[in-house]
This record gives sequence, structure tokens and C-alpha cells, in this order.
Amino acid sequence: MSKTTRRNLLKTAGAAGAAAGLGALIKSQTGAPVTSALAAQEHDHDNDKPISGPLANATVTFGAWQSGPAPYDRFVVPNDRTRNQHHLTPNVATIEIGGTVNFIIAGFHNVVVYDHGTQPKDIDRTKLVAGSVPPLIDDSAGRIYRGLDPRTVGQDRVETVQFVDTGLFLVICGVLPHFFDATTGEFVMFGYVKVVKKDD
Ligand SMILES: [Cu+2]
Repeated sequence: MSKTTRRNLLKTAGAAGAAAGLGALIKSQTGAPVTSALAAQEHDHDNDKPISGPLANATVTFGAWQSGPAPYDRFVVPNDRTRNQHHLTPNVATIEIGGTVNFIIAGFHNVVVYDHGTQPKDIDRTKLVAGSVPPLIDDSAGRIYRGLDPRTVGQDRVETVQFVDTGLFLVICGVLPHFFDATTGEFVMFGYVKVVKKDD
């Protein structure tokens, strides 16, 4: 049995099982026949099957609380922004197509991912979320993912993003003064996700 055939059989079995549970829900919410809802899931992208191996995912530290040079006691002062490092670590993370990046966010940050080929200088820093303090970048051109509004959620969290195409994807912090240091004129809080083809 070919890999594809086996996968399709497994998918069919899974779909049948899911249909039993989802049928009532789908009908009650949309009125659409269950069959069409299931058919919509049948596109065989490389992003809808489980993958393994060292490039299946990567962890990127997105900002970090500093333990030095002076000690920092978050138990007492939970969110001292002067003790937060504004970098992505590793700065370039490599995964394979269909893989995921777990952004571990420490502090007041906003994960924003731009399409292949985008460079920091391409980001329009004049496009901002209205009234946001500190200013949050809102340049939707080429933006393929924008994470949770940091004003509305806990500062320390994880956001997991899947990448379904190969390329070199720019990841920035949408908090303007983190992304761009107006004093030095340098871009600071950004990195890349490199997505490569599968080995097989
Ligand atoms: Cu930030």
C-alpha cells in the first residue's frame, strides 16, 4: 500500500469518526450538509498531517527576563520592563514545511510574521494601531500572522505558528519601540524563520 493510499484511508476513517460527533454541531451552526463540510477538509496540503524529526518544530524565545548583571526578583516586581531583553533567540530558526514554531513570549510583546522576502526596512512604521500606547505596528502588507494584542493578555505566554510554505519569513515584535530604536536608528527586535523542504 502506498503512503498516499494509506494516508487517505486513515483520513477517511478519521473523517467518518469525526462526522458522527460533528454532524449535529455543523448543521446547527451553518445549516450546511456535513458532507460538504468534510469535503472542504480534504485538500491534501502538506500542512495537515503529523510530522516528526528535528525540523518538525523550533522554539524561539521572544523577549527574556534578565537574571543579571543585577538580580531580578519578579516575585516582588513582576514586570520591570527595564529588565527585559528584546531579542528573538535563536535569531534564525529553521523548520521544515508544515512545521511549527513555538514562540515563547516573555514580557509585553506582539509576534508578527511577514511573508518571504520581507525585510525590516519594508515595514511601514507609520501604520499603527489607533490609540495604542506604547504604539503597536499595524502594517498588514505581507503580514501572514499577527499574534494576540499584548494589552489584552498575560505577558508571559506561548503562541504556536505553523508555516506551510518554504521561504525566509521575517518575524518582528509589533511594539514599535522594541522593533525600531529611534535613538540609534537600528532595528532591534526581529528575527527569521527559515522553512525548508522536507527531506523525504
Ligand atoms: Cu517586543
